[in-house]
Amino acid sequence: MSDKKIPIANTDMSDDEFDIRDYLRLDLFPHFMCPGCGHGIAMRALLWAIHEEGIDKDKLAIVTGIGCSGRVGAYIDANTYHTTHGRPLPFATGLKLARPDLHVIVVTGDGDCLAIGGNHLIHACRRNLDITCLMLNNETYGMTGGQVSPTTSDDRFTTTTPAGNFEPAFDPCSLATGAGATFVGRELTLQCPSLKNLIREGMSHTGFSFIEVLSDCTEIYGRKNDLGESAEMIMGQKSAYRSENYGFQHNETFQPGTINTGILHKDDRPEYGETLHARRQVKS
Ligand SMILES: Cc1ncc(C[n+]2csc(CCOP(=O)(O)OP(=O)(O)O)c2C)c(N)n1
Ligand code: SF4
Ligand SMILES: [Mg+2]
Repeated sequence: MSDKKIPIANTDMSDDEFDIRDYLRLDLFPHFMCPGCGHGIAMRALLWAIHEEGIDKDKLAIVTGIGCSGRVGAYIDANTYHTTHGRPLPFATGLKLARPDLHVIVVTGDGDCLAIGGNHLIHACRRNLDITCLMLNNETYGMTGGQVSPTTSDDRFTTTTPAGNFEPAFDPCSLATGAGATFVGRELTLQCPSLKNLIREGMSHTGFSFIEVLSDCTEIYGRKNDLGESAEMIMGQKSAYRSENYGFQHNETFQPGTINTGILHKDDRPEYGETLHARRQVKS
């Protein structure tokens, strides 16, 4: 890694405190993300969680798809794989089965994971292989100019919904739970420390963990929908402007105007890799 120092707000830190620069490929900076993009906060939370879990970078594999979310992996100083659109989960599956000693983390977007990659998501949930999947949900295809995605809220304007979106959105956490994920959670980029803690919980869980991160595409989706500057957008997460699309009505804790966050589902099922490797030993 280059020793070029990128200034950050708090530089007064002891050795074991988190310094994000220790986990970044600084020679690739400046990064390509737009100012205020929520994906940067998600990346910070992920690296902070990795730091607090004490994971050796040589034992860390970050697998990403295509999209602004997929680009996150490029900046992380670890084993990183930038795969094809919608396919980070199958790549991660092969990797984890071949190298069970690695911590395999998938970073994907709402388009990557739920549209072109939706089929792979449900089967990953069903299998319960020990992978952590971070889905950065900004309700749009940010990288390709802001098209509608499976999580776009009602009435939102995108390049492909010039008269406002009317397709019902997925609730990704209900989808993952229904498909069999054994750990499901959601957090806002507004709550970076809580997001970091949720990611730690997901990484500690043995089995498939799915974490939806509510992120903001400030430059395209935000502008097109008059959602204000990035600071206003992130504060808007508090008022949960997008919650009405999610199927929370079936959830007893549903309250209009709120988004359920934290660990939403957890259960214990045999982990796919352990089962497979045990069976292969019996057969050989
Ligand atoms: C097979 C294929 N189809 C379409 C594309 C074009 N494409 C690139 S990124 C993307 C959508 C990304 O959206 P999302 O996953 O939500 O990521 P974001 O940019 O919002 O983080 C699309 C459709 C592609 N690269 N490959
Ligand atoms: S286009 Fe949107 S998602 Fe992509 S970097 Fe810019 S703000 Fe972030
Ligand atoms: Mg997106």
